[in-house]
Amino acid sequence: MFCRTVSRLTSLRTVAQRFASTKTLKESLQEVIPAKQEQLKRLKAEHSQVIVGDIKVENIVGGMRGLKSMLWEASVLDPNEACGIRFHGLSIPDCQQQLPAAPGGKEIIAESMLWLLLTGEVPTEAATRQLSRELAEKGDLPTYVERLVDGLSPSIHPMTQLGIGVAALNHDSVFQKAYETGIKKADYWKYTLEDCLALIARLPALAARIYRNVYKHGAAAPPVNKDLDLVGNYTALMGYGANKDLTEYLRLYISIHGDHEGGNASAHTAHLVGSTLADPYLAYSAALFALAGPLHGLANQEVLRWQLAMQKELGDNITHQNIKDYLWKTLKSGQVVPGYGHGVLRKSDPRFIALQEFCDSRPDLLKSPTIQLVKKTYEVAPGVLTEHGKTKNPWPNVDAASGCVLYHYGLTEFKYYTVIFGVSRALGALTQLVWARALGLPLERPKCAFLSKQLKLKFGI
Ligand code: CMX
Repeated sequence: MFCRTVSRLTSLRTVAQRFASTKTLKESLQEVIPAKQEQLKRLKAEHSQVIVGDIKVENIVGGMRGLKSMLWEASVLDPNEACGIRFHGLSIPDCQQQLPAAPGGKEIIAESMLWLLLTGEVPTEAATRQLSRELAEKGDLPTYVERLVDGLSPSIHPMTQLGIGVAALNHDSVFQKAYETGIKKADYWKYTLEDCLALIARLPALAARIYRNVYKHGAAAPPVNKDLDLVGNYTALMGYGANKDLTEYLRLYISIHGDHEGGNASAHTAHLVGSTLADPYLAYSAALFALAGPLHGLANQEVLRWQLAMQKELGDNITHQNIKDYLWKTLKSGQVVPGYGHGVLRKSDPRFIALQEFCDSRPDLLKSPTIQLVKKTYEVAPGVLTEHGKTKNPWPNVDAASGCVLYHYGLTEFKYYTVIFGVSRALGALTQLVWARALGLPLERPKCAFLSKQLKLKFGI
């Protein structure tokens, strides 16, 4: 016993010594901010009148697709590039190679992705561990939020509960308190960062508590383990800590789903609300309600509902022709095929590919009927959607695969899946918020075009 305690103390001391020589995330960020601020200053002073693109009627009536009107560079989607998305220049396979994993794990973890998104740099292993420790130390939920979510009816959708819990956490916002006492604009980002890290740290405990309240009769969760990474804690708090494969899967899913350019509905909502100088809790709570829509984050729930209905209807008759017929039935009833299509991408979503590769590396997943159905649907759906002729992108997005793996591992409550997406998207949306404050970006306020006036006069319609 004594030997174990000594060796544990020695290992803690080693970690502390290593951490002492490692820069914190805040220190690393502080180093990169001035150069970006200078760039923006020059951009405004010297290039304000440069024309970046035309605004066409199709942009105005087409949900602003393709309209370059936001400043964001942590991730870029390129519909024409094979890799589809890059995080500060790194593709998903690059990230899988370069970003530190959890001890004993292989997949990217949320902390290393967060570090990359915020600083543009690949963190060292020591820096990643230090961030894991920092988040775990901040990971406990305040009692007032525990009481609030425990008091919600289990029939309230888990996403609604998550949004309520996150909004309530603004009770502790250091940004809001500092703003009330009067702070310099140049310091906004520091308080914002503090709130963002506290929020990311608490999301696993909040999301897991909602899971246990809704699906496990409020069974008590273990305490946050200070030695685990964010997602390691999340699965443990939900009650799936013993399933290492599920934890690895969620590490990958949560990291690669964290940011998808700044204009997606959830990240953009956080940006818009944040531009009013609302604190990060309020901004991200609003983002979660955008994520709760079926065309956005709710799609992973919808995919599974749709897949299971197909499985039930087809029984053992899972042939390409039967899947094709089912797809046509869905389309002819005026519904979208969930998990297919994308606002920007025009090829198979690289996140879908990465999740498929995860399945391919595990024989038990390959044997799962639900995952086999995902694969078979992928072989047929792009052809059907092309023939249908409406969608600009007949290929699968990440949600075509994400829920089915969770289902196989026993996390079968698919109404909950968007909550996991909500834990993930915080990485990108909150990074964007920190940078908006660091760059002093203004209140967002687009101008409206009136169909009855400007467009009519100009085009005579
Ligand atoms: N099935 C059937 N029709 C589809 C379709 C699909 N999977 N995807 C697009 N379409 C239709 C659209 O509804 C639209 O029809 P109308 O002209 O009648 O309105 C037409 O094709 C053109 O749409 P688009 O320009 O190709 O796609 P959008 O940019 O408007 O929408 C998206 C993108 C994702 C909302 C859409 O493809 C869709 O509804 N997909 C199914 C839901 C889904 O999987 N959402 C998850 C997105 C991923 C994420 O948010 O992370």
